Amino acid sequence: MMRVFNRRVWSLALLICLLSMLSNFHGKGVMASHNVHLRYQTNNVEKVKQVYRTGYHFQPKKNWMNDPNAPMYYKGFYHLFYQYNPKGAVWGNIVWGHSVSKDMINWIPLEPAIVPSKPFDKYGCWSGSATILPGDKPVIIYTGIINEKPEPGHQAQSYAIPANYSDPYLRKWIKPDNNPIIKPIHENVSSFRDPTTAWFNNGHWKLIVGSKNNRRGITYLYRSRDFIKWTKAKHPFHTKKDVGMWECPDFYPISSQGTNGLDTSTLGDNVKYVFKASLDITRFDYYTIGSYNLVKDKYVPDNTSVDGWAGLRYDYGNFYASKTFFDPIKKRRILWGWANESSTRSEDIAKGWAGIQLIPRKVWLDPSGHKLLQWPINELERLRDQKIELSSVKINKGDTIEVKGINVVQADVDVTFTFSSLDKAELYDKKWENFPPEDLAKSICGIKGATVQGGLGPFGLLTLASSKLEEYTPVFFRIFKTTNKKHKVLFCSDATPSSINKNEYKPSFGGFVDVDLTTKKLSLRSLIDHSVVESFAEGGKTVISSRVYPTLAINENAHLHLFNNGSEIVMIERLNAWSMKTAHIN
Ligand code: DQQ
Repeated sequence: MMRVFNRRVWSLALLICLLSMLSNFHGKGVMASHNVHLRYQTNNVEKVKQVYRTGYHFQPKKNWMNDPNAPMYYKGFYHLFYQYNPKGAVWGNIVWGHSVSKDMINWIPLEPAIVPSKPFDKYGCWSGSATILPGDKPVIIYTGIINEKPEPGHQAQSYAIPANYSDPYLRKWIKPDNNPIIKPIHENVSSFRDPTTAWFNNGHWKLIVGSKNNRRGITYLYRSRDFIKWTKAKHPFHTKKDVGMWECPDFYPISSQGTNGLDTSTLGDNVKYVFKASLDITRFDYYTIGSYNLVKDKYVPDNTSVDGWAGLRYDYGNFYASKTFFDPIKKRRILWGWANESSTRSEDIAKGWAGIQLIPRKVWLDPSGHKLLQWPINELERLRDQKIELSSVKINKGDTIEVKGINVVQADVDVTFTFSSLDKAELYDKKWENFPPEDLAKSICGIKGATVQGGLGPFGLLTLASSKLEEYTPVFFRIFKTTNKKHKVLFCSDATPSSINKNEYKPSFGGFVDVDLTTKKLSLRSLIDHSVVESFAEGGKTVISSRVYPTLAINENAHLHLFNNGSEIVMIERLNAWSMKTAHIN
């Protein structure tokens, strides 16, 4: 099945990569959500097409969904709110959809919780967060659009409280008339949104709001004693030039010991901090690890954390506008992220829905202290059904091994590969340093796809594959050696061959995995669910999610293979793969 890539097309590939990066910035696929297309917003959904709907990822019954909002735990239920268009399958008419769950996997749908109804949110109820005030009293602060002009709308922050605290479903929310409580005090009224969960110290509640000034990303810090009257701090909480608008900022403490999460107000000796911003221009979520200066109320990234487009991402694929919360029951920090469709607007309208939430992930600090680890919440494992196991199976150069006996379109696949030597690793090409650093891994994955023969790798999975491999989504590793005798592990999730439909956005997503190869092992877990492949390398060091739309590899016509297209033999030390039951979602 493998075809050798011709070296002469290298420069052409380089050009294609650059063009695809550019198109990435211009509204294709996972791109901008604030384009107002009135004629599409209210295309009522007649019938939802099932073919690409997911079996165990969160999505509403129909219509458009984007950012996860205000995840929280209250009186026995996890709550998830989300940006929702009740009138159509494209972005617009935004309200807060609402569902509740006992396990964050099975969900009960409720009526939208916050909808435009007052002068302070007449044109939309945009993203926001929940804070649980003392006495177990949740309060939501969200962005209300108070005027359509200037585009994408005049923004201010408003609050909402439950109408009935004894209702564990928190069905009804009140938006008091003293809103908005935080108005923009600068000219940039249309770039002032997405308040975070508040934290408490030095006698004040504090929260940050995302913004920009020209191309400088900014988060403003606000303080309050009573949660109603908020005062802007003199200095921004954090700011970075040349990154564009910081949407959906998130800020939270993380323990430098163990994997437990911390309440957002936690202070202490063994505490580091995470700052995340969703960059409107690139449409990825970037984070840094750093410290929080309590005296100045400022965040300072560690010098081991790159701040900006070349920094760490939660996910190197389709994942945006994420938000975390502290789960007080299991003492963990949970990350929610939205995966937009990669299909066209007209395809979304035709199928009657758009947008999924990725599986909630537990996040904690890597022992190095320099990055986060992420892993699907273990409640997901309750959906595991038929199981296949393999161990000590050899994959020779150019071979594929089919994984049979499970439902491969709705599966959880966990595999560890081993190899006996690093000698055959390909030389890392110095020319690649000419790629913009933020797109380096993606660009190499674009040039060195699964069919391009290598030394140590590519090896991995061919997910959602049609019988003659006209379509497949490969998820794989490829190992390079650099001139200073170090190794670089590239991890790719390549949608390019995923579908014969030419209209889709089919990026070759990639990230590097910071791993010690002395054990000569690499592990991979992929959650496959019809139109999404969510993959975790090395226990969650690097994560990539791809949205894909095969036309042949659907339902029982889909296959799953292990493959090796490197000259070094690879062993499957262990593979556990399960069919996943369909969750009760909305
Ligand atoms: N989506 C919301 C905004 C936010 C953006 C609007 C991020 O509040 O900045 O639906 O996807």
